[in-house]
Amino acid sequence: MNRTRRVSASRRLPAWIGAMALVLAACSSATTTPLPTAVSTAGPASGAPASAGASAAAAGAAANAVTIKNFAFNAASLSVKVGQTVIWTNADTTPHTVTADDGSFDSGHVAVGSTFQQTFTKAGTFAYHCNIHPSMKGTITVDA
Ligand SMILES: [Cu+2]
Repeated sequence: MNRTRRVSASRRLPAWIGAMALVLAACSSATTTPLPTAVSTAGPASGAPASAGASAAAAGAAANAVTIKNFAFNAASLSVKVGQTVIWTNADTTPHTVTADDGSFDSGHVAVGSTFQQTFTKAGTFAYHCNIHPSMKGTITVDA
């Protein structure tokens, strides 16, 4: 008995009405959802402090930054103190490497837009070059 009613009802209703009802249901649930979602954003938001801390750390080391551009290290010569980190940013249009002449560090290929960082724990003068373009040379002087 119920079956007969349902069948006849579904036959009378055009398919688009059912679709419409689904859309409306989706919409109404969608409008309700954002609030809980916004609240649950507190989850990702708790991740924000972490990234903020990371960027703060990056900012602290930003003073010791070398930009790679136009097939050159800029600045080619940089002085830092023991324990400090140098960050190379590849702002060029092709990959490069930051490779110590003495092999003490090697970035491997640094893709365009990527960075490489190296912390210097010993005083001294460290010459480096790009493995792909040997004419690219730089020096990091580490003061005690
Ligand atoms: Cu290069």
